[in-house]
Formats: sequence, C-alpha cells, structure tokens
Amino acid sequence: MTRKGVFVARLAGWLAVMAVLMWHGGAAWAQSAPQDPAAAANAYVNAPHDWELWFPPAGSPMQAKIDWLMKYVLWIMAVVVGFVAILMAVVIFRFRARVNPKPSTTTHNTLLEVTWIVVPCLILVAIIIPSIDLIYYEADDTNPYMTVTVTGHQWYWEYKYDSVPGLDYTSYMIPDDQIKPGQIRRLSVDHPLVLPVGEKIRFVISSADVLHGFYLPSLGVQKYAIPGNTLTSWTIIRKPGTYYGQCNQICGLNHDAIPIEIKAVPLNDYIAWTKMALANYTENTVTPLLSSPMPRNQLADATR
Ligand SMILES: [Cu+2]
Repeated sequence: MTRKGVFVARLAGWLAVMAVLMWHGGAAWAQSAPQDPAAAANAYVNAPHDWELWFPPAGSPMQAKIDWLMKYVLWIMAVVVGFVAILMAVVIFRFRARVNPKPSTTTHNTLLEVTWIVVPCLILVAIIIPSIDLIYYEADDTNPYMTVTVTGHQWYWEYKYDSVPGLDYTSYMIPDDQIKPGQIRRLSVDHPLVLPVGEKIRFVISSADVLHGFYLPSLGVQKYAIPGNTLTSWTIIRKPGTYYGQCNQICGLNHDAIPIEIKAVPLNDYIAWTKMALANYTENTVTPLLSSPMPRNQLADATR
C-alpha cells in the first residue's frame, strides 16, 4: 500500500472508532426491566466495565441530557477541527515558498472578515442555548418526592432520609478480602442507598470533615461535599437496578475506598423497605441493610 493509502486507511479507521464510541452510550439502555421486583435491583447492574470510553448508559433524564449535549458539542468540535486542519493543510502546501515565491500583498476582504466573525458567533449561540437549558434543568430541585441528606466522611458515606424520620445510616466499602460472588471489588458497599424508581429524589450534600465529591456518573449527579455547607442535586432513576458512583474529590488516604452503591427499586418495594429498615433500626437489630458499620481502623487495614 502507498503511504497515502496507509494514511487514508488509518484516518478511516479512527473516524469509524470515533463514530462507534459516540453512539455507543445509548446502546446498553435497551435492556428491559425484569418482572420480579425483588430481583429487579440485582438484575440490571449499571457498573463500569473494561475498555469503557464513553459515559455509562444514562440511568436518569439528567444524564441522558448530559450525554446528548456531550455528543452535540463533540460533533461541532469535530467539524471545526476538521475544517481548520484542512485549511491549514491547503495553506501549507499551496502557498509554501517553493511553489509561491512571490506572496500576494492582498489585505482585507470584507465578506471573509464578516464571515469569520459571524460564523463562530453562531456556533457559540448553538452551543450556549442547550448548555444554559441544561444548567437550569439541573438546578431545578423543586418538588421532590423525597430528600436524602448525603454526608461525606473519611471514609464512608452517611445517608439520612429526611422523609423517614430516624432513618440515618452509614455506607462502607466492602474490603477486597471480603468480596462475595456478585459483588464488585471496590464498588460494592455494606449498606447501599435504597431509592425508588420513577420519583424525583433530591440530594442535599455536605461533608463532616474534608472535601468529598458525590458523583453518580450514570445518574447525572456530581456535586462537591463541602464541610459547613450544602449543595443540592437531584435525579429520577428510570428503572430498577444497581447503580454505582465514587467520591471524586481527593479526600485523603482512603479516597478510593468510598464508593456509592444505589439499589433502585419500585416505589412499593421502597416503602416496604423503609418500614422494615426503620423497625429493625429502632430495635437495634442487625439486618443486611442496617448492621453497624465496620470500624474505621479495620477498613483502613483492609485497604492498605
Ligand atoms: Cu474522596
């Protein structure tokens, strides 16, 4: 193959890879929800996998919008970068000193100058309108079905259900040496955050010690957890399943050891769970969802 042939083949290959990646995000969304609600949370698992390069499949309308905006801006960027690259190539080859020994002395071209001001402005307008729309959409945490106060600690999460007085528990990562089949190393936790599907859930996010980050990539939630301050976010989980997140603000030695695990279940199951959890909680008995958290030093040992 000639050098030109190799170049064209490589370019075509990269373009194909880019196109596949850009549309890949929506594909995993196609799985349907299982019939048995009890098994539903475990049947669909939205977790990172090897060689994943795009966002995880969108589990909420917010993430679907983020996903769309990302692709939209990326395509605009691709066209701009492509256009500039071609222009540069033309200039470099056609107007190089050897073939163009006597440079033109032309200056100013009104049409061209107006065009290169107006077209970029239009591109910016085309980007800013959906961007601002998304910012307002994200900020609208009004009228939630429920509110969970999320507090970051070194190194675990605390979930307080504001609509279920008394329900306030901690969530620790399962140490590597205690992982059981079906659990995911460094993502599974002892007490997942249990939430209903199809309802607007508001998060009030804070920290008890240092900066943490409450980051749920598949649900479009990403907020700092700031000591002495609160930030809010919200989500609507579209279908039952298990969703994962991670602290994404470097918060100290065990920063990697505070994942977020969410079990999303149908509303009736959620209500039943809150009653069960609350009853067991007040009786102070150990249940799978509300057993006492692992001592901190034990966690530190396990993750060293
Ligand atoms: Cu952290």
